[in-house]
Amino acid sequence: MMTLYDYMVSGNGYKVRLVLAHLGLTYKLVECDILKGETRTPEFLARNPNGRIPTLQLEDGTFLFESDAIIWYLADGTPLVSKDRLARAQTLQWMFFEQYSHEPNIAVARFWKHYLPKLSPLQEMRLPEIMKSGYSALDVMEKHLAVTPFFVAGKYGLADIALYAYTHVADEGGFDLAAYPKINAWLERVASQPGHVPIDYKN
Ligand SMILES: N[C@@H](CCC(=O)N[C@@H](CS)C(=O)NCC(=O)O)C(=O)O
Repeated sequence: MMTLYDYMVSGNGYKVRLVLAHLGLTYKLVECDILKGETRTPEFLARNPNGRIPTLQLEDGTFLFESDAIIWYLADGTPLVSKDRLARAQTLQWMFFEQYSHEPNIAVARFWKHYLPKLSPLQEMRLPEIMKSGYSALDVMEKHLAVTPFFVAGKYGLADIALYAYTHVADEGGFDLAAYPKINAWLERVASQPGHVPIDYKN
């Protein structure tokens, strides 16, 4: 059986749990408290040298890390990933966008504001820029969703899952989604997919 090392409020971890739920795959869940440094112990670093969840141990013992790589591994060959060459590249396009322009701003603002007791002076200084960049990412999404119901080829798939994870909790980072009607409608469409589970879902 696969083992998922995860932290329940993590959006990156949620992507993996959501894909596992959609695919009906069973797995063992090992919760790691990132606030207590449980992903930075020698034991954990032997699983993922980058010291982060989500990390998935496959049935043959191999450890796989980086949420978007894990969900690609799990879902490739299923209806969540297109067989079409261009649609596959477009899925990666939105997943790289998520990891470079979206998650580093929206997830980081959420973590700092919602989960840390107090911001450091450096974090206070960086916050306005992070908020601005987070809103820019939301603007890009809103524009794209004005012409399509889902991110790639008009069909629910991994790009939606990757972007849903932190967009649906962006308010916890202080992002106001009221001015984003297309994003709000898309959030509802994603949440109404068969097999959808909430962020704190445990197998
Ligand atoms: N790019 C990585 C980011 C993973 C990540 O940032 N994980 C955070 C929780 S969301 C973590 O484990 N932090 C603990 C630490 O850095 O010690 C992914 O998509 O999986």
